[in-house]
Amino acid sequence: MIDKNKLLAAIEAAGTLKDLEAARVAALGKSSELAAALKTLGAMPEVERKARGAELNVIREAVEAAIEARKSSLESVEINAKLAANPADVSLSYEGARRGKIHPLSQVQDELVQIFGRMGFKMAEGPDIEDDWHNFGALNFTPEHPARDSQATFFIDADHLLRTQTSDVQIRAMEENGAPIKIITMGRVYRCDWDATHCPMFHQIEGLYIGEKVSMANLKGCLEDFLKAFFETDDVPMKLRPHYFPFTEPSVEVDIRCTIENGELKIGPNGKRWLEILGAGMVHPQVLRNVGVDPEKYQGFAFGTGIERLAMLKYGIPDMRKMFEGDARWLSYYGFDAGDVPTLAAGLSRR
Ligand code: 2U9
Repeated sequence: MIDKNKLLAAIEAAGTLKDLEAARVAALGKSSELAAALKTLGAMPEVERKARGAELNVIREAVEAAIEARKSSLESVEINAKLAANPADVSLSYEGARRGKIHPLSQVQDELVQIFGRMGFKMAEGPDIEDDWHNFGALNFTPEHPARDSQATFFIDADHLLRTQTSDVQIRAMEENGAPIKIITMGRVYRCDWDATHCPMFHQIEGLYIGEKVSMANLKGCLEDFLKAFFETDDVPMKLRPHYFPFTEPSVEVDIRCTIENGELKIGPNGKRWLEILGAGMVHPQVLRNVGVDPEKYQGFAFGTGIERLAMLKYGIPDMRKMFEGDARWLSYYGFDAGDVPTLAAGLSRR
């Protein structure tokens, strides 16, 4: 007769996982009483076999359940003993972490926020998916303007598109708050372009300053201060070249005198060429009317440029497409160490 209670007592008495394994082998192993009893079942008449089989199964299940229960309690004891013997020192500094790099685009955006923040611009944000009015109509683009062409703009449906410039944000800001207003917008814009200096998605910064006596001279002074601060130089020879934009009148493209040698930009009066760096102008009176601002009372300037281009020029980056490939080797070469970078939070207050 198998003594179930004796088997269960042996399991309960096991003080370590090793003892428990020995108790398991003794209770259920090949040489156990239970195994021997199970072997005799085959020779028994059916009725007797069924009754004895059921009896032995009850014993086996009880033994297995006791082993599982004892095992988990012994495991907790063992883990707690190990933890007590080797307590984790959470105050130890972690030496093994590899520090990431700040992407040059993030670095440049932070620099821009700092510079324009100091000039009193606030930051405004808006949606990447825009309607035709905020992206084109309000900015005085005619219905047949080539920028609306589906080969230049990513349309989503007849009235929705991926914004082609961040000026939609200024339109929304003026619709909401009217004038005076002094804001910059920064963010992704989308155009059907793909080569070493153009990507279908890139980042723009635009500025808008509307007030009662804002003039082209203020525009020139603002851009000069910006370029000096951004390129960290005192003399930035600038040329405002007449241009055309539907949303500004007069419109200009801004060139700086410089030389680019081995990817390095040297700005100054001895530069060999004029390099286009920004577009700008006085906001078109029709644009002001479109957002309910009286052009007889208010006028102002706007400017815009691509952030990738600024980053490429300042930090000697040759191919724009590499900026978006997520190649860690590229980032370790062109990226910046955290801590060298002023944070967004320290810059502009948000609208
Ligand atoms: C409002 C009115 C006018 C923003 C401006 C430019 C000139 C300009 C381009 C430079 C290179 C964009 O990245 S780029 O392709 N931008 O030349 N942008 S004036 O004018 C505005 C903005 C908002 C309400």
